Amino acid sequence: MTTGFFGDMSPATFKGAEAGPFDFAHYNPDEQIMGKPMKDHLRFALAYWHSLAWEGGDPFGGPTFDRPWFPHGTMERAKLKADVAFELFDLLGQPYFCWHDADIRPEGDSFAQSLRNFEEIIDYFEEKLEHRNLGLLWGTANMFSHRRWMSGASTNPDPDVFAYSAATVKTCMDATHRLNGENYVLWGGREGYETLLNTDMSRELDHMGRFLNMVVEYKHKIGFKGTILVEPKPQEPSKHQYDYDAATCYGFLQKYGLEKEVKLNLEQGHAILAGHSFEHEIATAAALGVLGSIDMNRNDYQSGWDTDQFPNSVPEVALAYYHILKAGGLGTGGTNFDAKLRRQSLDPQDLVAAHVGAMDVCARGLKAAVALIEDGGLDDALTARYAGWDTPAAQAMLNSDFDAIFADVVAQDAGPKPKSGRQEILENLVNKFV
Ligand code: XLS
Ligand code: NI
Ligand code: NI
Repeated sequence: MTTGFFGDMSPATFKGAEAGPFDFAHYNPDEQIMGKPMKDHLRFALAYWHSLAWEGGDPFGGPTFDRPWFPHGTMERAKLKADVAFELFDLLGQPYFCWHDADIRPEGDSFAQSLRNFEEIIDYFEEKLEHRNLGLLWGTANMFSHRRWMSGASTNPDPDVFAYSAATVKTCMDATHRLNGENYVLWGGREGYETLLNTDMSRELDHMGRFLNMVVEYKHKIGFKGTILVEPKPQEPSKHQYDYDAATCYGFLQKYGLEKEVKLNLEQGHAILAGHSFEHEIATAAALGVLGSIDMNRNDYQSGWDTDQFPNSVPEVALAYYHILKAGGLGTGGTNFDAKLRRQSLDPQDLVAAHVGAMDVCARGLKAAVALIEDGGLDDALTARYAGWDTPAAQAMLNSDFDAIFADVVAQDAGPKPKSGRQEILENLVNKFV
């Protein structure tokens, strides 16, 4: 028995050039790419919050989506939402999904009641997962929507909120562990400030550092083998968020002794908000050894807002996967579509088409990235550009000191000869494959 929400739609399959709007033209899960199936490179995940829980509101207007499980609030509707969620997963065949506690269960009148609701849904998920080829990429706690978090979660000036946050994350980590989740994510939408006039930044950072250490301690205590991930974002909803970007997060992790324990979940739209490109964030995390997972949703370049749109630019996606592949892949991470429909896209079919299209864009991007790697032109250019550093003299310089280097430079007196960076040639090379 199905809910009937998706009518007579059938599961999306790879049809190549023959693909209709609900089939894959590029995503061919079992196609072998660089020694493993395409699906194991991409590790797609669906985001429960945007696809099932979001009602279509924006700052100027209320809900536009008419779903039989809205308004949220009862266990019956939460279960209907879960039924439809798993029907959507069956239509798409992606290997993972992700949730916040608040997406899947109704809020209770007390912490204990919210927890009972949550655990009942986790039981329900557990049954549904038993006979499916589907897993949890990550679980997370929503510590930004309810008014109790308005001044922060672990960075709240009120210790009672710190306590509530700790208890909440404990329950979400327990549930993630139970469902064999591969990661646990912390995104601190309210961990930051609105005005420095009322904010003791150094105390807040210390509390956030201690909190994250407690997360790691608890992970080891319960034997959770997944990766703990922090998701950077510069602002929105807070005016300034402490987890600004990959580099800022790394500095924070290092200060609190967590750089070996915690990795990053990078989001395309957040990179743009921080004034970076997505590949900048990926390359930064890779260089620092903290690349974890990605949220592959883009922003609108004109609005300057976190619009959470499904990816649809192959060249952008290709460069992201290029840097991911160069870094050795996503490990326990995956490609999560933290993306929502446009609020005029009312039909259940829109939900399916959005994900099918996004999976296809990523598959095309991945294939382009692989072609770039196999071509080898970018690698050769990089090797050639840094070749000077491969000489014994250059390596010896790194172990000498300013006086010795000074003496050499004075003796040579001809000085360095500038060489072309060949940017246009390299851009043209990329364009051959995307
Ligand atoms: C919001 C974030 C959020 C996290 C999970 O901008 O992207 O959706 O991914 O809390
Ligand atoms: Ni986001
Ligand atoms: Ni996200």
